[in-house]
Amino acid sequence: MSALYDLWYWPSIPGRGEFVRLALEAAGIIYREPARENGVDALLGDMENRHGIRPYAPPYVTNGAETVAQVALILDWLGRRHGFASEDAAVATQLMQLQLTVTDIVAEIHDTHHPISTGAYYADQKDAAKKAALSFRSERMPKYFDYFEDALSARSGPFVLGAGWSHVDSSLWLLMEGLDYAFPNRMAELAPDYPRLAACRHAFAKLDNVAAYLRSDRRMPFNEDGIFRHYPELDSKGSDA
Ligand SMILES: N[C@@H](CCC(=O)N[C@@H](CS)C(=O)NCC(=O)O)C(=O)O
Repeated sequence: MSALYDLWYWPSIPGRGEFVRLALEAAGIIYREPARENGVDALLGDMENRHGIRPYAPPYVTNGAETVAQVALILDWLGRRHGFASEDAAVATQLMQLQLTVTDIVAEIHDTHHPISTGAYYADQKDAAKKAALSFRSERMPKYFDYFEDALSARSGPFVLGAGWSHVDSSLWLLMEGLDYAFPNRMAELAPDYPRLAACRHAFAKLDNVAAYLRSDRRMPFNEDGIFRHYPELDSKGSDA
């Protein structure tokens, strides 16, 4: 079967592209990744050839007729076409609201290691990173987790919409995995207080397509060039500096 979509993203990191890749895999959608097949220059060339209303930054997805960027919008667009959003417009909007909140926490996670400038090296902003990570671990993680736990309580679980997964569940799964990788000490302390997030995570990983993807070599491990980075000096329990 031929691919329905091209997913364009940096080939050497899971990064934000993984939120899209994971949903495509969970839904069993056939897609290609030209930059993983042909190298980063393919991505740079494709970006350069686009003009006018175009993606500002990867990831973006195209089906030939349409090109969509911004993780939350891509997931909403794909979800409505392939049954992992909601046919009820009001519910689809609620999912988008939750997905945009994932976008917010992802930006804050990025800022724990790059609080001053995305363009500067981590080594050159380490002191500010320590302050940003302390505030993220002590204040922001529990606030976001409370919020998502509450969203999961709206229905009977294990997913936000109940028995069937949506793009919010795939993103919550990746978020929790990434935080486990980046902040293992803080996560060991916090995660037990959030049984609904744990149940959602557990149920999502057990979906057949997801389990197969996680065993495959298409799944890239987290690394210190992506969004979720493990720097031991940025992780400790609670409000310990
Ligand atoms: N809000 C966008 C952020 C996209 C983004 O920041 N992409 C990163 C890689 S994860 C990038 O390539 N940024 C280049 C830039 O901002 O110049 C989304 O959620 O898709």
